[in-house]
Amino acid sequence: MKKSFTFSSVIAAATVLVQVSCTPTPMDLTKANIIPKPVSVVQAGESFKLTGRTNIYVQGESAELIQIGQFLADKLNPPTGLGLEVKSTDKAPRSGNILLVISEADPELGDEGYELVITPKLITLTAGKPAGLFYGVQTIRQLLPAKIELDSLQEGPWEIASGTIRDYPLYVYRGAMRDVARHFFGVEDIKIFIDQLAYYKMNVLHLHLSDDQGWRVEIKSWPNLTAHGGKTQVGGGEGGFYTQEQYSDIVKYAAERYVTVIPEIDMPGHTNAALASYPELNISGVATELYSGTEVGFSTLATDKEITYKFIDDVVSELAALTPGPYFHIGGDESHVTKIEDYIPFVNRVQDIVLAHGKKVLGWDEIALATLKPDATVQYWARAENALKGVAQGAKVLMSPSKYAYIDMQYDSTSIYGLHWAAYIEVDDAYNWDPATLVPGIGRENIIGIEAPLWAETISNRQEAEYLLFPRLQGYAEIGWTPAGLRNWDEYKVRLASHGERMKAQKISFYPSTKVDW
Ligand code: TNX
Repeated sequence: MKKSFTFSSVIAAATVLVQVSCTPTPMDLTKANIIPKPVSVVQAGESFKLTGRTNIYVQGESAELIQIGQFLADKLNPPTGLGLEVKSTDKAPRSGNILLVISEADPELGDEGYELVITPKLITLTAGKPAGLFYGVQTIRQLLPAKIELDSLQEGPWEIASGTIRDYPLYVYRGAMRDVARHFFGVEDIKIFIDQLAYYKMNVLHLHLSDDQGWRVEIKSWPNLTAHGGKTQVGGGEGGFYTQEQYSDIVKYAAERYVTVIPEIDMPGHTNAALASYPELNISGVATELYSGTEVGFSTLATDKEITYKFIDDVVSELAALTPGPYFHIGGDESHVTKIEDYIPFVNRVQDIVLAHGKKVLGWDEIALATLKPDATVQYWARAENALKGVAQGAKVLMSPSKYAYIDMQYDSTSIYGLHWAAYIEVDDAYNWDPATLVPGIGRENIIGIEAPLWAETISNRQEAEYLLFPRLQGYAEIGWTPAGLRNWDEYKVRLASHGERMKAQKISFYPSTKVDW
């Protein structure tokens, strides 16, 4: 017993020595594997070291900046054990510290950009707005060894190469969609996902809250939507829904990470869960049965009944009140059993309801068949001619082309989850496209950004979702953030490979694609 103890301690000690001697001090900042790739990185050939004396100083007393500093401290303290504290200051701190500053002197950084200056003495993170500081904090995390992502105490040293990073996003909208209707995902799963989005500087979470298979958010004036319509999901499981309190908790958690939540209530199609809950919403006046299959395009609200618009007004009113973000997503896709002469006036009227509740309209590309209201945005997923109709009406386009950006598509024919009706999308295919040149007639100036939708017919828990999300989400994050001219698969795949260790440390169940040398 004693002997084997001694033996294993020797092995353990040797392992630590090997690890320490194998991790040379980082001296070249341009070798850091940051995703998304920053706009500019200049190296200075030295390094900064976190020590037991390092603290995080924020300029002034702003609660928001203190919260960002605390976010960084909470990430660094468990693995380093260094006990970094957040302090407010109005002057440059002593050597060995991290300083967070808001300054409007550098307009190029915009609302989300930051500059990170690392010297052997100090890390100075400057931004025009708090969101930029938050993204600079994510960069600091990625500059440290992968084990910084673990929540248990790890061996140092904790060093960062010196130099300057200047960085800001290409697009204002960098999002992903979670379909919580086909299979329900609880608050904890969504919060973990929000952290994953923020880690890669993504800033929108679109929640697909209703579909044929389930209604997933409490509407107090129409309680049967969730009491009945929330009770199942694909495959016949028990489903579920968010209470308004839980929904607000998600919105707040996201906002603290500079992620805007966009609620989607899909209509007039994809509405069986509502039609099963309230007979009066049906053309026939008779409630349908709950549905747990995966067909699309068979349901429609009764577009010529007044009660339908009362229903929509109530739903939009309650959700808009819980939604600080600017958009309300009205769906509008695949309404195959709604006549086009009913669909168009329906979409026109629903847009007015959304505007009346102070939100901008977002909808799948089919909504461009109607007369778009000012500030409406069309989400291009299927038909370029619809997106072009939107542009012709002065609308902006959100790029989610199913052949490239549908993160529910399988990687290849051996993938265990996912669909392949649009394409097989390997990790390189997901990365190798440019939203601004994909559709002739839709250019950079028409596009607000990109979104990767994760439809959930084939996935029912966090691990299954992560298999489809990772490692493609990183590519979408980079497409949204980094200028197209700086992106190149051969260089990117090396950075992505280095994120394998980070994903493992974060307990992400990613798909180890053979396109990447992990
Ligand atoms: C098409 S994308 C749909 C969804 C499905 C998805 C599966 C869109 C606007 N409609 O209802 O879940 O394909 O990939």
